[in-house]
Formats: sequence, structure tokens, C-alpha cells
Amino acid sequence: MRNNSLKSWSVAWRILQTRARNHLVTFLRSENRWTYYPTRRIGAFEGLEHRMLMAADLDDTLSEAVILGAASTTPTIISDQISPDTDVDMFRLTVSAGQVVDFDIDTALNGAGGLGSYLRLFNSEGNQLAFNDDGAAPGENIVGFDAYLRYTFPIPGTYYLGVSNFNNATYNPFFGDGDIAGGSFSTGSYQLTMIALPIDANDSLSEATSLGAITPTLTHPALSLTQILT
Ligand SMILES: [Ca+2]
Ligand SMILES: [Ca+2]
Ligand SMILES: [Ca+2]
Ligand SMILES: [Ca+2]
Repeated sequence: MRNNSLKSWSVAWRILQTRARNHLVTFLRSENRWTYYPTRRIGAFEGLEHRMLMAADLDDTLSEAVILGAASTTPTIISDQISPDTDVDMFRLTVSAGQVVDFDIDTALNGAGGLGSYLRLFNSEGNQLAFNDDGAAPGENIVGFDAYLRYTFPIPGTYYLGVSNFNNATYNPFFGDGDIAGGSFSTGSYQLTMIALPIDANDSLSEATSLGAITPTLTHPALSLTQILT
């Protein structure tokens, strides 16, 4: 049993509560560890996030995101699944200025019977930059249920990509709440591919390769300038 005053818990950023044997049991998550606190002080925790333990999703917020690393022209491939229906998988990546990056979901069926995938891209402050439900990546000819997103990042830094089903498209990336349960094609396996397009480093005036000064050259070395001109 730990000191269960509200003050001692104020450092926590996520609290789950459920009932067991007529007691309220609070689960506290901090530093990736769960601790539970039997308590009856229901009123003291009103206003905090209440979720059933079975619904805990350990990678659905910006702070829990799975690290993809730096986007590059070498593909980064992740295999995962959305299960249960409220599952959100959050990924973290870094980009350089002007980088264009493709995020592509592939499933075995790309249609009915499989996952109806949905992508949301966030900046480091959790603001949504882009989203996609159904899209065909370059080289894919069929638009089914698989999501695809291309984004040009004008600002270098850290960004986040959320994978969910298409019914659950308004979850909160900070707190992991706001999930929408149910709907069709809400669970299933998927593969996520992240790949950056090659950067064209000499496509602007300021990046142009210098060819040097233009100087007149004799077209026939064997002739003198006088002979050429006459
Ligand atoms: Ca998952
Ligand atoms: Ca998850
Ligand atoms: Ca795809
Ligand atoms: Ca979709």
C-alpha cells in the first residue's frame, strides 16, 4: 500500500481505474511501469482519465510512440496489427528540411475482410498535418482500404504518424483517449513502409553547379586567328 493522497499522484500522467471486490482500484502508469493502489476515494479522482485496464494501449500517444528513426531512401518497414478496434499505433520519425516522405500501409486483402486502415500525421506539438483513409502508393494500381500518405516537410525535426482503423479517426494523440470503438473492418494486420524520396540537390538557381566563365576558343588550332578571320 502506498500513500494515496492526490498530491503524491500528481506526477502521474495516466491513471486507470476499475473495480474489484467492491473496491475501487487505481492503476498508475509512470516510467513504463504500472502500479496499483486499492482505494475507496472515488471522488478524489473525478475529472481524471478513467479507462478500463483491458483497454490500455501502450503505444497510442506521442510520448509512447515507437521509434522509426530518420526518414531515408532506404525503406523502414514495420509489421503490426490494429487489435482491439480502439488500438492506435503511434510512430515517431525525424526528417530533414524539404524532405518528401511516403507512408504506405499494405494489407493482405486491401479490402473487405481485412483492416480498414487510416493514417494521421502530427507535428511535435500534436497538431494534425495530414491524413489519409484509402490511397494507392506509387506502383499500386488499386485503391482499396489501405492508406497512403505523401508529405513534404518544410521544417526539419520530429514528427509522428498514427495508424488506426478508419472508424477511429479523431483520437487524442496526447492522452490516448477519444477512441471510437466499433465499425466495420476495425481490426487486422498491416505493414507500414516509410521511405523518403531522393533529394534533388541542384534543382534551383542557388544550388546550380558552376561551369565557370565562358571564354572564346579557337575552333581550329592549326589555323591562326588571322587565317580564320580572312
Ligand atoms: Ca497495434
Ligand atoms: Ca497500439
Ligand atoms: Ca499500400
Ligand atoms: Ca483505409
